[in-house]
Parts: sequence; structure tokens; C-alpha cells
Amino acid sequence: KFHWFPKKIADLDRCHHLVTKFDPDLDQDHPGFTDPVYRQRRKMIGDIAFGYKHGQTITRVEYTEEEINTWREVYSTLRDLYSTHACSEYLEAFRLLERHCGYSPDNIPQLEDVSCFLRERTGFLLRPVAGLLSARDFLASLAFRVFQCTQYIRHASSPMHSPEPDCVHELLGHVPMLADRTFAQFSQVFTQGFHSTSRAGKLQYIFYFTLYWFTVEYGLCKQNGEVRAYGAGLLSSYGELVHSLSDEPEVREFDPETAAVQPYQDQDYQPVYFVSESFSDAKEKFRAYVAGIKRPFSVKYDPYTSSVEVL
Ligand code: H2B
Ligand code: FE
Repeated sequence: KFHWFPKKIADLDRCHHLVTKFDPDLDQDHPGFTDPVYRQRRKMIGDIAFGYKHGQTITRVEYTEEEINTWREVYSTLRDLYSTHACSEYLEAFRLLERHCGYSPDNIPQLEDVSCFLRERTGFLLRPVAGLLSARDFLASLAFRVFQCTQYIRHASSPMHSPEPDCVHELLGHVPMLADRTFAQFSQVFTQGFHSTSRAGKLQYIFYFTLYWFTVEYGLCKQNGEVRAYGAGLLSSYGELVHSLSDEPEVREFDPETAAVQPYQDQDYQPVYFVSESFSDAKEKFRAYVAGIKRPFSVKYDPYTSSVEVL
């Protein structure tokens, strides 16, 4: 059976299926579970996402004092680590975001401003999303150079950790990398193959997420003989960023065949990371991997119309 998938960028209005396993209304371990005020606030911000249609301006949120304090605490702690732990592409983009996009310890950047910035750098756009999006919808959006971005912030009681994605994870983890040309290209090439390869079977579908996990979320890369982080899960988590570049974990050369079958962790730090030579190298290896999979069809993206053609 063939599932529907988006063929043009406005079809992303239909790609808003949330996964509720870490939702503060349902997950008893969520730090906001017992805080009705937090849950109400989440809902209010989430409504911006539910009402959003492609092409609209993203409504600005006036963040509270408490929310800004949470942001400040994570921002200043992580920022101290970046110069020694983040890859150069990240550092370069972060500098620009601080200069032009309202990135600072005292301000939570507005999605509309970040979206305009990304559009000029790499053609990426943001659209607001109300929580953890299904992997299928999330990857489908990236194939159009659209990043679905949460707008609420984690609970004030746990500034250094959130069970679900929040604006700290997206704005500090993902956004700076999406401002890099080669990485943006890698993300799009990577996700374009998703709908066709996932139909090569259930296992192939899982391999795809695993590859996403070990690159976009937890990837390491080489830089002038040193290992640095580019994965969003690392760049938005102080503890794991330190851990990933310490002597503790095992670090292997990135190779899609191996990474696709490596078991991963979503409760604790990863025991294994994969290091790439560069993003173009990762992209080429990935292209070759996808080309080797027997698929019922392939797709071609047309950047002039922001649509995909099924071949
Ligand atoms: N949803 C949101 N809002 N942000 C993410 O970073 C995210 C997501 N990541 N859904 C996805 C899932 C990722 O973990 C993969 C594709 O499963
Ligand atoms: Fe993420």
C-alpha cells in the first residue's frame, strides 16, 4: 500500500501529525506534567502552529520573564562550550545569528526572523509545529527545505534537559547547521530518498531513522585533525556534548551500511558515535547507499516550483 506524501510545498499544511509519547499532557515523567499553567501556555503557543498555512508570516510570541530565564541558562552554558566542541560551520552560522537574528542570552529568537535569515543563506524555511512531529512528516518537510520548528520552551524546573524537542533544541541544535550550504544540501538529499526507500520494506524504514539519528542528531565530523560535533542533539545538550568528545564513547568512521544497523539510545547518552570526513563526503556516501536500495520509484525535486516529481 502506498501512503500519500507531499508533492508540493503547500502540501506540508497536511503534514502535522504529532507523536504524543513525550507530551506534557500525557507523559507522567514530563517536568510540566503537574503544572497546569505550563500546559496552558504550551497549548496557546501550539495554536499558532495548528492555524499556520504555508506562506504566512509566523506569529511572534512574547516570551515571559520565566521563559527567558530558562533560555538564558541553557544559552550561556552551551555557548561556553561551542568554541571547543562545535564544528566550524556551526560557529560561523552562530556568529551571524547573534549579529543579525536576535540570538543572545536575553532574547529567544522569533521564528519569523530566523526563517528570513535561513531563506537568504540556504533557502531553508521554518514553519511552526506544536510538538514532536511524526518522523514521516518531519523528514517529508526537510525534502522541501522546510524545517518544522517548535516555538515553546522547556519547563523552568529542568533547563538543561527536555524529553521532547523545544525551541532550545531547534534554535541552538538544528538552525545554525541549516544555515550552512553543504549541510542544507546534505539534509535535503538525505530526506528526498525517504518516501521511496521506506517502501523497500519495514526494515529499510527503520534504517532510515537510524541514519538520521547518527548524522543530523548525533553526528561528529573531522576538522583540522580534531573531532567536532555537528549533530543537533549534541549541540543542544551540555552533558552529551561533553560526553561525545570525551574518551568514554566509541567513535567510528561514518559509513551508512554500518550506521543504519547500529542500535541507538533515546534514554541516555549514546555509547557509539559516527565521525564523517566532511558533509560532502557524508552526502556522497549516502547517495551511493540509497542508489543501492531497490525501490519502487524515485523522486526528483524541482527548486523552481518547490515540488517533487515521481519518476
Ligand atoms: N519533531 C520536532 N518538532 N523536532 C524535531 O527535531 C524532530 C521532530 N525530530 N520529529 C524528528 C522527529 C527526528 O527525531 C526523526 C526524524 O525521528
Ligand atoms: Fe532534532
